[in-house]
Amino acid sequence: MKFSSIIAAATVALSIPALAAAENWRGWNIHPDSYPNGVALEQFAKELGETTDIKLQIFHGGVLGSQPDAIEQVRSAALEVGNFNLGPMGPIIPTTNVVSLPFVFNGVDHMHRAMDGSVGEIFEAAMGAEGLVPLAWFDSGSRSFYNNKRAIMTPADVEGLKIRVMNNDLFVDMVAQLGGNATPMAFGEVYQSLKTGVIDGAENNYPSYESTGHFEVAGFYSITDHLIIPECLCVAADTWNKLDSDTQAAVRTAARNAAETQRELWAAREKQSREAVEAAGSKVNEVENKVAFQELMAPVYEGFIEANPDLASVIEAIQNTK
Ligand code: GTR
Repeated sequence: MKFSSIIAAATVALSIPALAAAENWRGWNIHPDSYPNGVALEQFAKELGETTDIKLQIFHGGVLGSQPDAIEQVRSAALEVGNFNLGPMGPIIPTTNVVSLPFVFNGVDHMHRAMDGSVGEIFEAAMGAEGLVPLAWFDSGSRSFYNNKRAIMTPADVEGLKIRVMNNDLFVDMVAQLGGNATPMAFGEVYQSLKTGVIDGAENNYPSYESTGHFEVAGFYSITDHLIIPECLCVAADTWNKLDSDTQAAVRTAARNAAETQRELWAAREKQSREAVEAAGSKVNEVENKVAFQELMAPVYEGFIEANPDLASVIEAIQNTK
């Protein structure tokens, strides 16, 4: 080869842009792949594969560990993605505890208006400072109590019941105010604990009550709607900060699209799950006087504000969201 052709070939080679190395990400999901969140996370991964160089593999069913552990793993970027409920995040990032105050939202729509607006930005900033970037908010409906002893009609019916709660002292306090005994426990341990009588009940939305099979071992579901806790689609901040701005924009778009899908599927799934558990024999009851439950939560709020005076303004911001 002539010297000039060698130079020409080298010039061509140099002018070819370097191919960006594919990034391999792992995502944590506590639910099965068929659950609205699982479907939405798979859609997120697929869109990332099409619009970026990121290859995201979702691990469903909580196989990568419990939720509190997974939150820590994403914070330290040992895992890149997680779909987290803000309930178990409170002990780690105190600002997020505000959404775990019982009855803080007056309905699911109120929660979405707050999280999609300026209140959501407060959480985004607090989480960002602790290593988590929430890209979109998922729906998780409202949580109610279920147990295998009796229908709960009034707070007195909770007395003496051993209730599993998510890992957060606020929930222990919430159940104590109703006269019950709360046990924080990992989601994956609840079925067996209900079956063997370690606990009498737990609390969750219809889809989780159904998908976990808890309805088989705790047949009274009483609609208290005491917690409405949003869930995030989160990326590790360290991972996020290394992305160029075009990729960040594409990841955000994919996350918002996934959240749209999740919320649509959620609405349908809530209805289906309620029908399924009733068809299987669960006794679902309305609670006539939810205010009686709500009023007993005053000490929970007082204790919380005493311990976190700076968060009173966040509670107000939620209450002021019309
Ligand atoms: C579900 C939620 C999960 C997990 C679970 C629990 O509703 O989607 O992330 O928090 O409740 O009770 O542990």
